[in-house]
Amino acid sequence: MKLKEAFLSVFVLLFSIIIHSQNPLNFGSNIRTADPSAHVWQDGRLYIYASHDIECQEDFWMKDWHVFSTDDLINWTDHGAVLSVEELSWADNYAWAPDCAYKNGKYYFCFPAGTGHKDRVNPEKSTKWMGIGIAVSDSPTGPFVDHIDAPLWTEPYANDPCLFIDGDGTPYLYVHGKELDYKVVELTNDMKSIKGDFLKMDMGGYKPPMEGPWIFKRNEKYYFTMPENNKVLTYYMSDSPKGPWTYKGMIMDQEHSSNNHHSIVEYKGQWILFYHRWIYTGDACENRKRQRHICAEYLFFNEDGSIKPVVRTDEGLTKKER
Ligand code: FUB
Repeated sequence: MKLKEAFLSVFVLLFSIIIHSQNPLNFGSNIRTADPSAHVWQDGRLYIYASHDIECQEDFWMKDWHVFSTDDLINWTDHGAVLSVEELSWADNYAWAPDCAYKNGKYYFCFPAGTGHKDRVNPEKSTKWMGIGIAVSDSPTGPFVDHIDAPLWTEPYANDPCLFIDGDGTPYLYVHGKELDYKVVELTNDMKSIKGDFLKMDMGGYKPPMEGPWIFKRNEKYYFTMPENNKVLTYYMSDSPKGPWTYKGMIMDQEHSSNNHHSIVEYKGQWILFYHRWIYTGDACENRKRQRHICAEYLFFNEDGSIKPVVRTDEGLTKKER
């Protein structure tokens, strides 16, 4: 091949990678995003409820949540900030990983928020506290209004809620937090309080440190997925939303030494893993050379319902061969 032709083919290849690359997802609004919680609602669109990283943010100080939607997995709409800690009477910071559920004609936005500071040098001086809130709206894109003007509970500390509504309408809440990992609690039908006590679930003896739990159902089986040690995505399966759970292994390995957070949803017959990736963004932020951005990959099951490991790609959902 002549030099000119070789140069041209490299150029065409690079150009095609650039125009076909979809990771991180292009929400069109140029903001830093993390902690995707994906849902498909009755209007047939796929929605992502996400955390919003402030540019060069310090110690995960975060102030509002955004919602994005699509109907083709390529073109996204940023519906803007659907709730902010400024609208809460009980928190002023830590707008962390949210979730959303649909029940009785309303959308319930479940979110962690808090106040105070974490003293990483002298932890005993820390004043940081976080709790779980619940907000409501008639629309999947909000605006959401605090449903009870208070957290669902104040002790123990909690974040990273996953609100799973089972087929019979029962709302189950899973969270990460002190003494709360691997526990589940039901919410009352009006979604205003927890119903009864937290139940410690049987995880089959395997219980590593975890963050952001995610629960979904497929073929009458329940899946409990999470970032193990806040980085490696792993999963369990059960016949019930309350366990007992069987550990099944890794979905996605860690990248760098930073956290991951994910959700898994079926859209138009195809399962998708949403997650965030720490992407190098230059030297503009003294404290952060990498910032978080939401990405996505197709996810596949084996015949027995187990999940095939997922690899991070640049093409993401534009990948042709599935
Ligand atoms: O975005 C803040 C926190 O980082 C989330 O709540 C965790 O899951 C981790 O992603």
